[in-house]
Amino acid sequence: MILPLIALLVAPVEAASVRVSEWTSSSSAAPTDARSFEVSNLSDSKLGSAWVEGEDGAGLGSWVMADFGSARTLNTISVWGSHWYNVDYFGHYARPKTIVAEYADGKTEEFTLHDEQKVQVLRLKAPVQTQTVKFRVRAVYSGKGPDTGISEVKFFDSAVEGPFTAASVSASSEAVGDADGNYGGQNASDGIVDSMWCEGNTSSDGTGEWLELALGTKRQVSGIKVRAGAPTLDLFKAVNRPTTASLRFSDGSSESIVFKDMLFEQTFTFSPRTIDRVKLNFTGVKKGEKYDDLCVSEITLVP
Ligand SMILES: [Ca+2]
Ligand SMILES: [Ca+2]
Repeated sequence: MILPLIALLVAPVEAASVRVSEWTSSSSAAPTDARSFEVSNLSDSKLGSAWVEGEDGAGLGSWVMADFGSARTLNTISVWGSHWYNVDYFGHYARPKTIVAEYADGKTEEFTLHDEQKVQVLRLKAPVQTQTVKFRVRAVYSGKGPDTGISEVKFFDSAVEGPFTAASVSASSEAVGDADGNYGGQNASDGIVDSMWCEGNTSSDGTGEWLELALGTKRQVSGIKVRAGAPTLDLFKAVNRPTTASLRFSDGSSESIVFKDMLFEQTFTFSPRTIDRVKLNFTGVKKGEKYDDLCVSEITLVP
């Protein structure tokens, strides 16, 4: 299947993603006809787009800086190093090994990342109140090509307003990964639009398959937002997507939802309830034109 992505995200519990109002960088690689490498790619919620430095060699010392527009209190930072467009791209670009984070007051903190195609969750030693975070690349894991890239960076604070992702996701089955990435259940709630879960039950169209979102703690939930099917128009028509689902909450309550057959995010609201888990059982499926796999790109929960 033509789609980027893997993501084994263990999202910070009770955390909301902090919006970046502006990114700046020491340099960016020149764009090609097909893609740009500008620093704003770090916050488009897509792993298929990345920032790549434009200096000689691996660009040690190069930096990117996020500005939140006002001071926020940060707990954790998630980093998708290298370029996640597909498995080849990931191997081509160097990815950060050591990052030095500098906050608005000039204090710094150093993080060491693992060399694997997984999201890296950087846990700050203590919550930091700051309007900016500057990441300087101190050391890299070499790629086949000379340049260093990062696909996405997400900052989290302890606020609870706004839609949030699950702490973990389990799935009834998962399609086998390929050169474009994997289709694990975690992709269904990782804050990333272009990563998706696809079921792996070869004897069904996906009817009866399920996803269970664990929140990590009890929270009030009054709705869910779903990007059903695959995240691009071509692929959306190629795969199976849900038409109906039943939601079963950890407090014993349940709801039924009916999906519109569309690419974009759809929101379902219901009376608020306090839960730590919700299971989506897909009860109806519309067949795709190419792959007989039911897919879901993203689900977030509305407080
Ligand atoms: Ca991106
Ligand atoms: Ca996703």
